[in-house]
Amino acid sequence: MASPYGPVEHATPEVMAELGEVACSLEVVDAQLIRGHDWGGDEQVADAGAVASEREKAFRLIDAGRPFIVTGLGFDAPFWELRTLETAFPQWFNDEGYVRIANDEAISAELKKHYEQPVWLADLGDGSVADLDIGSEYLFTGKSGKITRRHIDDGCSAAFSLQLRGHKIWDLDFPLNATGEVYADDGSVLAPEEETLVSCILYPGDAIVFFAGWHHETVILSDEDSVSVSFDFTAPTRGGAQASFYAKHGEALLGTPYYCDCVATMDPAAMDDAAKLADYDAQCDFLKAPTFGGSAVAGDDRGSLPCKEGEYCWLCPADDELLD
Ligand SMILES: O=C(O)CCC(=O)C(=O)O
Repeated sequence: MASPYGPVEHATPEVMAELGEVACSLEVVDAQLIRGHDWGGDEQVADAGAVASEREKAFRLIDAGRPFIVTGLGFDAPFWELRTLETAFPQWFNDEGYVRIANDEAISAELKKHYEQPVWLADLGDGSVADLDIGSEYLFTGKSGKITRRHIDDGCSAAFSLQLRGHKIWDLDFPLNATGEVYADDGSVLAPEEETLVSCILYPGDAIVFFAGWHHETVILSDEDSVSVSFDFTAPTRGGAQASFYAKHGEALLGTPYYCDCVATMDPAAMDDAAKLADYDAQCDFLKAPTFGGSAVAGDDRGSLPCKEGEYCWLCPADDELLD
């Protein structure tokens, strides 16, 4: 699907005004309710029943593989001012980059002190909580109108992006839904239009959670510079995160170059089946081979769309649109 914003880097004021009116089409869970007390404090804000039902809502969405918004996340606002960050991490800001990766342990450890990690995502549901396995943080900073063009993230796990300064609209779509094989929580089939394109404006303290296969695009709508932190996480919830999502879509996702080596996450049963595993390995080698990946073999129809010369042959954007 082409970007609705065309090949530009910045949205016009007219487009931004229009985007500013977009209503959020995602479900929202309340972090304060889930955690049950103020961030950094222990004052109780909800009874146990309300906490449990908000947690259930979040886990239902995770297992369905549906993007959702978390609101009310705690963060230390002064720290996330661009100037403060530039002073704290001069070595990190020595170029004009839009995305900075905290693969330096010291930077990552410092960042973690200043925003609330959604540790409840690793609640196992049996009274115990596992470690939330967070990959490196990605810091996104940008000026009003800046567009991050539609892309898909490489990697097997789910993504979490927390807005810390300014506000920004997220558009997400899940091309696999074009088949119509997506179900609402009551089991009814959702019309593709209802589910393939979702949007929400994120304000400081809001986060978006989304899953493998969801393409996304953002536009900064605030006059103020935008600062946000994204990371991948593995949420080992209830017998395997996103079990029903991968049961429906895992096979198709594994057939793309982006996820073909995610078999342990997307089809854990295959790990015990030597023949199936060998098949996946062979397919992955093929998908990642230069003749297919970087410069596609025209006419190859392994994916559901015909290949164009020089492009990945499936539903994904070009390789150079990958952020990580
Ligand atoms: O925040 C943005 O502008 C883009 C973030 C993003 O693409 C990501 O977290 O994967």
